[in-house]
Amino acid sequence: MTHTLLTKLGLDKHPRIITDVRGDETPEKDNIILSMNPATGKPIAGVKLDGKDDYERITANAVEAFKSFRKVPAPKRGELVRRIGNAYREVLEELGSLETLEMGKIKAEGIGEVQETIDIADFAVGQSRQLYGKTMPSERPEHAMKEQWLPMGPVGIITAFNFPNAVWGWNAMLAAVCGDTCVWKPSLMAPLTCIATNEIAQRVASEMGYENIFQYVIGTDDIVGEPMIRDRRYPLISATGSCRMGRHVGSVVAGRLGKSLLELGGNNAVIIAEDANLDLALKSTVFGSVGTAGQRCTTSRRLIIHESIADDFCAKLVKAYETVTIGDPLADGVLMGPLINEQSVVAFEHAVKTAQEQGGTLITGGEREVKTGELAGGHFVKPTIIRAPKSNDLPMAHEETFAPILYVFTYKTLEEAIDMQNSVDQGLSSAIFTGSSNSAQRFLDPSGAGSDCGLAYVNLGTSGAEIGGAFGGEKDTGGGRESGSDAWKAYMRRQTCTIGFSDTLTLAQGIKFE
Ligand code: UN1
Repeated sequence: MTHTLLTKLGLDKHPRIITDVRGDETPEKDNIILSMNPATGKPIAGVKLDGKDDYERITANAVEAFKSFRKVPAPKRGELVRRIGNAYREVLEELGSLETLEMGKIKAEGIGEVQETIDIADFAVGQSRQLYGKTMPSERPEHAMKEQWLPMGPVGIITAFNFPNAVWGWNAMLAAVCGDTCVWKPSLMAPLTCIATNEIAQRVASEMGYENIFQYVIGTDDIVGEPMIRDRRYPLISATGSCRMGRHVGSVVAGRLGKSLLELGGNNAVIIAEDANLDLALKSTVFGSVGTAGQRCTTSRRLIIHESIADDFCAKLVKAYETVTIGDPLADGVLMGPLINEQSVVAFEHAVKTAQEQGGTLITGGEREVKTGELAGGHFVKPTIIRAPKSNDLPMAHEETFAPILYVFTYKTLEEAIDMQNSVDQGLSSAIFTGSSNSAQRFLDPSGAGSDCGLAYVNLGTSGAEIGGAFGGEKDTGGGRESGSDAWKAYMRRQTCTIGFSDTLTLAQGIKFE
């Protein structure tokens, strides 16, 4: 299976990939990192790491390629992205399956993620003819003013293991139509998905005569990550990952006055009002909290439910959780795969234990899911629900643990629920289930008194954003916006142009200088 997949994606003879690896090889040996299957705990393949010289060469290539790529007309760059989207359509299933194999999300979600890259490619094609600048009236006679958006330079794209394809896609497809070149630093836990994804994009670019538009650098933080964020040749660093990582990247890039686009942790809550469609709320909450084994930045981590319906709803939720099939993420019917590695299982166990010590009550899950046979070495856990004490005081729920743990809180008034939802440091995604348009509107209050998150859903769960909207969040989530709407502007520099066509000099602000 693995070999066929690698062959179909053209990775079997790839110079960076070693397919005959065994589990007893140490990752650092010969500068090789092992890509592990989290469902079995066994290696899929080895990947040769980049060193300092490779980083230099790749960055120099990106700078050089930018000089000519920026001159390609934007709609022509759109044509490139259109062809890339089509190339992904041809391997949708294979690429989705590779993701599943490497990071453990179920196959439907792996395929869904590649679809997200195809969707943003389609979006970017249209965007390539809409890189609009404004014109504005000049205060001076016989002068014209306009602004134009210009290609910016190589973009450093740092991605996490959990969306190893689409988060790059959001950045790279837009960056390409904007005339930028891309250097991708993927998570060392998902290098194969990066290589497969990037090789397809660059192959298409090469076919059109554009070299080094999409490159990747696979290496450790000290050898390639730190140099990249410190490097002035990257005017923009787009980074996705933990708040801790983002705080570091943000301050280093700001220190050299570069731009960063940060999409960091979330601690997303679902509010369920007493007038909600509870059937809908139940299904959405299960997908939001259990999907991707709780390893989305948009995962529902907190449930804030009206006290009058909390006990009944929790009982139904526990029942639903108990029907979730946990197992081989490639197998049909499985709804939840493994966590990415053993460290994540330890963090899960630590969170469960700490929440209980703080007064939380475990109502389902809370432990490893033990498997036998092929899956014996997999990092499986049971989806977990913990009810907060009556006081709603549960410090553990303020932390983002990348695992399927849902903390349940109760409320009396909507104000209280919204305050609770806003009380965490992160501000990515939020949701309310209600049949009342007033409650929904209060949650979306245009004064800003409602949800303080970058994403706010009504009668939908916290995860599963469409690409058409800008994606990202506030506070410790980092403030960046990727994907749809006007996120493209992050990849270009703005120039205000004032053009005089008068023989008389007129100074702005009416200044006389004679
Ligand atoms: C992430 O987890 O980093 O909204 C991205 C969602 C997906 C993207 C998640 N479209 O859940």
